Amino acid sequence: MIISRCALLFLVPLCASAAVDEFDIQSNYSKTEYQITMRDGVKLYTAVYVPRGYTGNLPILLTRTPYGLRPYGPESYPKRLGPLRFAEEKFIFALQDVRGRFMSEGEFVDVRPIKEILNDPKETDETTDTFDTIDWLVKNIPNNNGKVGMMGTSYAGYYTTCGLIRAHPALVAASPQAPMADLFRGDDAYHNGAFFLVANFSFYTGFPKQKNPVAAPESTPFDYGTNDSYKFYLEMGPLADSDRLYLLNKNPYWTDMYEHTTEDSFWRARNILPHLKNITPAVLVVGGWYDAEDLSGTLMTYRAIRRQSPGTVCKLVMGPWSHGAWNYGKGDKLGDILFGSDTADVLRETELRFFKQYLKDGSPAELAPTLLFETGANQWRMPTQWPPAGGQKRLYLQTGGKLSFKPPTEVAAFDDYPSNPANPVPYLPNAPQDMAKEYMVADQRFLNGRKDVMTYATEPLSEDMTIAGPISPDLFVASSGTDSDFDVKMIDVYSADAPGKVAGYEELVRGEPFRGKFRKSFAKPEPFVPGKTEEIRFSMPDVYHLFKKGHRIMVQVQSSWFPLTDRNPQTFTDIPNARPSDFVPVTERIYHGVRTASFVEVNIEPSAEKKDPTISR
Ligand code: PG9
Repeated sequence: MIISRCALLFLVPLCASAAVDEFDIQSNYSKTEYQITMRDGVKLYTAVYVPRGYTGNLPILLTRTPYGLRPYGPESYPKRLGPLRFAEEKFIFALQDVRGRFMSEGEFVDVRPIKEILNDPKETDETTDTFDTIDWLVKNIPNNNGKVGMMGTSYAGYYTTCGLIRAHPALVAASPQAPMADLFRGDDAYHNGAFFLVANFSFYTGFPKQKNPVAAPESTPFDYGTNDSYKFYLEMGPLADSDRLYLLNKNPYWTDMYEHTTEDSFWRARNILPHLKNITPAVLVVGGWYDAEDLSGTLMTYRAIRRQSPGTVCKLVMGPWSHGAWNYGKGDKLGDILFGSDTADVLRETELRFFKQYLKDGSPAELAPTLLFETGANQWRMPTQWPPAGGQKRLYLQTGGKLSFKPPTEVAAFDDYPSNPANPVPYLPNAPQDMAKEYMVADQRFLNGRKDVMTYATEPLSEDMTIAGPISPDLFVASSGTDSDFDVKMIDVYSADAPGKVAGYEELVRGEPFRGKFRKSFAKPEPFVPGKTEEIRFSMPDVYHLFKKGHRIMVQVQSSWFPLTDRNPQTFTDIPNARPSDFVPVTERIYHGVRTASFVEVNIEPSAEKKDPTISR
């Protein structure tokens, strides 16, 4: 039996860690389980851990999760409470199953929409459940100091963001970590209209619709029957068939993900960003530059709070981490790329300082506005403004596979390449069944020689150059089909004399797909007219990456990235229900002449900015 790794991960609550903490929870904390009544009468399971033998007043740290809080039972204790070192610092930890999951009553709704207005005193959503929980905790848990903090990663990070909206006055500090913000616009489900196939399939085969999985037998991990994920997903056929064949139409969350292919009312209702106004708690947004699930959500949450709630204290920490990696590892490497230190330690210190400052007396000093790891340079930086202003430049695609800051001079120039959905471009060689997080930094040399990957590269750089902020492709393209993806990747090409494994390495720095039919609107897709020139513009999530002197900047364009994203049949159609005859090989064209110059816009950090304080470890 070939089992999904992802399914196994759900057995570990997100607030806990695979690594065993030295600090013994049971001898230092006592546990009480409560069923807290919400305003509509529904009761939510909440485990509260209080330091033993402490007589003073302590703040409460609340985490809400859909992933369960095993071990259940008053005598069963987890190996860890909160991030490493938090339990030693003494907090009252409150951990809650959200509505409809595990031991909590009520109905679970996947990414439950936030209500704009609450018309009835008994109306609920995740904001009211958070409010009611905090209200009960501060009124009922002995020896609390009346101050509450919230934290959580990923889905629990999203619930932390929910707590910021119409926040309870006792909630004074919150840290959404790798939070989703808009599943259609760049988080787990869709990126620029392309469906994140492997991430969603592996997630939802391990996230069943079960009202109370505690009472039910452990969910059986999905059996792929093969280790070859490329083959598995290629043979899967259209997504509607995958539901019938593999999930037996039993997981409505999976069906919702693939069926809502456009930005419809389902997705608009699930976008939390418009609600982030008048935020009263201090916020510490945390994320990873290499988060393959919710990088976009992290950055959009930060930006939305800064823009829509300018009076809020809102700080940003970004490290060289994959999704939530700071919770369970040292953060010293990803795939072949080494980061030169245990970067997760820096976050632990920072988040502890943040919560101590706002929740406990004798506060440490205010944190800097940002703490960002500059990849490539392997150093922590603290720019006062993110992204730094003023360095917008265009990298133009040129004839002969060149990439240059100078605009093209040729009047008419283009490159053609084939794209065949029967032979899509792999996102990794030998990718595992679950989404391989290492793809975010993977060496792209395995694609050398593929005619369906177009490559453009600069000359070796004459000086160091840091790209800071979003990367925005602007391409003039044409297709012989009626729909096509245009996936753009920015790559750091190491010099041949770089040490060890990375000599000549082609490290992916950022890449995103773009599904062509959404070039004018994500709500109203439009077919291509075969052969007609069209402009495609989009933005990829921020990077903070130093391209070293002697390295080259490379841009690749391709029309599939499999099975990271589902295949575009290249016929304009409802993709989950595409027929085999809709999957057709086409020829794609990228223009790069004077009037149809294709480029990638980047923000180069001015060297003056480099004087910001850094911490090196
Ligand atoms: N990012 C995850 C997720 C949330 C919602 C839907 C699908 C995936 C998570 O790890 O919580």
